[in-house]
Amino acid sequence: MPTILITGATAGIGKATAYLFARHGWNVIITGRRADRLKQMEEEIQSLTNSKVLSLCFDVRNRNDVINYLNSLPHDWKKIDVLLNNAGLAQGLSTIQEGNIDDWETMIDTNVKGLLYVSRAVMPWMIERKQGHIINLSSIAGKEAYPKGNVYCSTKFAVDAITKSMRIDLLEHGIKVTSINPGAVDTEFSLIRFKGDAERASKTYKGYEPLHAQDVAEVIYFAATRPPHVCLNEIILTPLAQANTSQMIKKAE
Ligand code: NDP
Ligand code: 8X3
Repeated sequence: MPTILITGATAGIGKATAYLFARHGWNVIITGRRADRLKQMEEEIQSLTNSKVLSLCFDVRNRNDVINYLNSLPHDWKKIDVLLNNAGLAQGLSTIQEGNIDDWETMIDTNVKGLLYVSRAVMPWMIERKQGHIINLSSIAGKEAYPKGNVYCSTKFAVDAITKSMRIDLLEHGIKVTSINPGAVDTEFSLIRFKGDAERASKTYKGYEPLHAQDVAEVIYFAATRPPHVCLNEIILTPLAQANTSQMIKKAE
């Protein structure tokens, strides 16, 4: 059975993807910082499917933890077929001149450096096996900046550049690299962005049907299951009501 490693599997897109791949018979490595959620998912996936599940609780910003936890994987679990670099977040929504520098650090450390640390640990195992697929969760925010999106958008532009660079550098090793670029997805994303303000967060998804985590998981599964000679380089998906980062049609409530 193939194996997928998913960062940020405790919520939203990563969680939906873990269940979907497990239902399709994949072995899944789920990671995140919330140990209680990882444990609960591990038990539930094992009871619902025949797939093997292994969870690792670490913060992708912690370089030593990333290396130590991933290196601690048993030999067979290091045969990772798909790495889904999904862990990520936005913190705050403000003009750049009023930006909170701690928020900037958190976004850059998580979305850019965390993705690099995890990839750096996993890529040699893929190279050794001359196969593998890295799927990076970028965003439409990595295609076009939007008002007050500044640093979050910058991190996703960086993910776009890293994805393109990975595809070039890993070409000779037969490793596929894909970016998935969703528009608005109704997950915990806005709750985190607005630091627990549930009312403000819920407004993000009112007046139209946003993407659901499952919609994105299905696209990830499609990308991961193309024939060996096919690499989907990038996929952009939005709710029907959203044309791009700035134009959306919302109905009055
Ligand atoms: P959620 O907030 O629902 O999930 C984010 C996941 O990332 C959680 O599992 C969280 O786990 C994990 N995570 C965050 N920080 C860290 C960290 N420092 N170390 C380890 N894990 C971390 O958001 P989404 O599912 O929406 O987001 C997933 C990805 O999709 C992100 O990269 C996001 O930027 C991107 N995206 C989201 C869109 C949206 O509209 N929702 C649109 C486009 C892209 P834990 O807290 O347990 O560590
Ligand atoms: C998340 C989508 O447009 O809210 O990446 O930034 S958006």
